[in-house]
Amino acid sequence: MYDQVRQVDTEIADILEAELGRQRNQLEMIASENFTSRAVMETMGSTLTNKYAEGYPKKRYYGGCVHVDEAEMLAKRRAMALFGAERANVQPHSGSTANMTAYLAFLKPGDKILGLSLSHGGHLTHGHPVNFSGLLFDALHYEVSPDTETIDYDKLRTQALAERPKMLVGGASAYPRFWDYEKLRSIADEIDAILMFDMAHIAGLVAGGVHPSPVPFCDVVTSTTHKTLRGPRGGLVLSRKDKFKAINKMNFPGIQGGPLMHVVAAKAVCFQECMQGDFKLYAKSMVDNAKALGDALMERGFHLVSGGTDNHLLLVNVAGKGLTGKAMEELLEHVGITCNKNTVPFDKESPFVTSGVRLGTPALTTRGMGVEEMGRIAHIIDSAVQNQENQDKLDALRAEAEDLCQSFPLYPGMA
Ligand code: DSN
Repeated sequence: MYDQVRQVDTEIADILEAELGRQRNQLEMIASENFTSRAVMETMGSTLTNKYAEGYPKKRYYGGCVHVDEAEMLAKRRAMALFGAERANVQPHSGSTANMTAYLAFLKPGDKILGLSLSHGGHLTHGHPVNFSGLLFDALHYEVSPDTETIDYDKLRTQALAERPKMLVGGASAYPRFWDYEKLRSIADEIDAILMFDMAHIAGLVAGGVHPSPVPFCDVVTSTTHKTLRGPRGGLVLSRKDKFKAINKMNFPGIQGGPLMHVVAAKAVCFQECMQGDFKLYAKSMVDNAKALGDALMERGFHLVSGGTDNHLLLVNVAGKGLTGKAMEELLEHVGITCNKNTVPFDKESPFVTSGVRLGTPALTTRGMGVEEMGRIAHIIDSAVQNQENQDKLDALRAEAEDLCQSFPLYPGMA
């Protein structure tokens, strides 16, 4: 494996092999990660990486774009068909540039935006002060209710009517529940705001028909393509016809230069995969697995933020188990489970420590694991917490995790 790389750079070849081993032998539960297909990876590793294609299909600033034009047009058509969107821009390099595109297409620096607070499940690019979105805009945040740990839409409406942001931002990176798009739309309409929704986390569930779609309700919908959608690392903007010109102009030349055509083509492959029948089963399975894991953890006394999940992720408040999120992340790493510490709503700990961990099922579901395996994983998690000081027991739990990995091979045949 990696023969070509090894011929020029043994250090990087070693790193690539070690990372493949890590992905194979650990239970990957970072909710934003997944294992993309060999077809997507082959496309990303293709000669399309050599091509400059500033502009859009048939309107480029470079010659020789005939084939990349076809790839981009396919990606756009497939994205529109998959999500029932009027228009798609497939060029954003990431979710962050997709969001920047959506903001700057409709807002001026200093304008007000209102998004879910990062510490309540939102995302850095939804107005956090250290991010461009908080630096450029007058960013305000709504929160979840302390009682239900879900979004309080009445409070959000009151806030929106008082502050009158120019853009209302929905979407999250650690929110386990469905969104009420109708309410978001009606609040946006009351204040004549643009409604943007960042569906990066749930895009694969939307594509697979197991999560309601924000597309019919929103002026603009952004996403990444590598989370539940299981494609290459990249971004996507969907919009209504009347908003699209501004979006295109802002993504290029406003924010980006040459698009990554190898990634654009890989997005087309990903969308093609998502349109196959088995992707619907995959999407359903991600949710079934998350619910099964959540139930098994709650039976063992873990507190799940909002009391459960509607999607592919769980936010587990581990303070009741006497742990911080940081300690829990380290403990789980020790027993072969990769996840990330995460703030929980009204967290008393700092973002570097936190009181929670976020667990997701996309990657394990790609390996073929089901609800039975989720039961075994809940047992590993619970036993690790109960045996933190018992190294032999922790080693045995790690062996159990590795055993699970062996039973569900990742990238079989990749030497
Ligand atoms: N940082 C990603 C996540 O883990 O949710 C989102 O960009």
